[in-house]
Amino acid sequence: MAEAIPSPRGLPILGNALDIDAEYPMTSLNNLADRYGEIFKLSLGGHERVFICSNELLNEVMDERRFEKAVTGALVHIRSAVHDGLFTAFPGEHNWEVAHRALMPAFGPVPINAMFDEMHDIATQLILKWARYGPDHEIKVSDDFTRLTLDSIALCAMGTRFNSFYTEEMHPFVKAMVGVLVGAGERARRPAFAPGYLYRAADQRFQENVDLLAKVATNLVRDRRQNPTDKKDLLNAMLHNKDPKTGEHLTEETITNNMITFLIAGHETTSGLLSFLFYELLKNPEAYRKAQAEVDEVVGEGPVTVQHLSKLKYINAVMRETLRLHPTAPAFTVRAKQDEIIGGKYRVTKDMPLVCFLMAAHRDHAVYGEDAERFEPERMLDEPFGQLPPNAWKPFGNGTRGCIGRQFAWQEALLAVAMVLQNFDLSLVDPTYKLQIQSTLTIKPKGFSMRAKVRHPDF
Ligand code: MNH
Repeated sequence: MAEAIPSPRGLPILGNALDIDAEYPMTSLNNLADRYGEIFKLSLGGHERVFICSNELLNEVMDERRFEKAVTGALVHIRSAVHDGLFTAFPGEHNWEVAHRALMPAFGPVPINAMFDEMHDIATQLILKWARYGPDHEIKVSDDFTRLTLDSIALCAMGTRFNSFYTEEMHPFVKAMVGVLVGAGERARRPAFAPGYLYRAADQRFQENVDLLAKVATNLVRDRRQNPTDKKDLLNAMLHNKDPKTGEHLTEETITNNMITFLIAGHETTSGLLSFLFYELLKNPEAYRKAQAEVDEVVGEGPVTVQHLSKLKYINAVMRETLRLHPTAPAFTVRAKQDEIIGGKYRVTKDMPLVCFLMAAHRDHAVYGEDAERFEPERMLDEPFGQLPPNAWKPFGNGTRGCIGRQFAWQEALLAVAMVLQNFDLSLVDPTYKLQIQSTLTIKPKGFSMRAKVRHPDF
């Protein structure tokens, strides 16, 4: 017998809109997951969405034979900026197939390793900035990690320096990108019946932001065409690689769409990972001490090299544990290829978005025990990690539509953590700081700041 999917009672037209706090949606969703357990359903903007909150159900909907990526909600509106780019393409779209096959090799271990020196260059700028500002300076953690990850993807992928560490304001690309992400979320929440003129000003701002992203990307492509190099970066891969199956090149539009996609997808999530990671280390002094001791032992006082990274086992576990508790892409959405029963009892139709809500699924007591809420890197060391049940840890999404930039992000974050711990002793500006989650499409710790004191006086 099918069982109804539990849902808070909604209002006639607004549905469950009032069940979700506009400023802190994650808090509302976490509370709903606590209340309902493995699954619940909301009606938002006239559409039903099912939230998958347990490992057992998540494991079932990760079966790519029965379920596929759904482009719904905010993603539909991000599509107006990046169309059929890798992240926002509908399943089966031809340009996704071509770009996926042509670009996969460019994200493999060899080309990513080759980007190490440029990642190191940008990370050094962050270290110098913090050292020169001195031990009393209040570091706005997410802002500086955003500078790091944005400059890193721009340099490694397109050979361009955004020089964000040399300006007080973020690069205009960041403002436009946040505008598009926030705007896309707002559009997805608009009640279906609302008259369009209410949103004319918002829509115009949205379009201006979309245009600015396109302008930055088009300029980068034009520059490269005018000044060709044989650098093995993503831009050259997009310009020159062919789809091994069909022999096709990427079209001009596909190149721009994916350029914007890489700039957006390639920095927000990694910057969030680094911010949450230092938040957790500062709240867990024992883990902090172990992580720093590992850098001292593996690297010592000299420069961090690419060979050191695979030896940083504890920090690797710290990164996994951070993404378990704070998956910076907190959810992704799939749908059934045909009407289905999941969990042996919940009926879902094929057009119903199934939101894989990682904030809850990653804290499933059935997998992580009673202390699932605790930050404990030991459980993510290679051996216990390898023994987790299937699909217990999904911060990079699933299968063919999983993250293409995972190795890039991992190398960049490992390097940054090692360099920060090697060079500084960190402390909280406000020891009573309480974590609040700021969310657009991704999450970061709101208002989190710290101080950094150089460890070696002869710096
Ligand atoms: Mn990334 C897809 C998380 C870093 C480029 N990424 C995804 C998905 C998740 C994800 C989850 C699946 C989304 C979905 O199913 O709708 N990504 C992350 C996280 C980090 C990250 C947590 C860092 C930490 N991602 C990066 C970096 C890049 C990148 C760095 C680029 C350099 N990600 C992508 C692209 C896709 C993607 C492109 C879409 C892949 C596809 O569908 O073909």
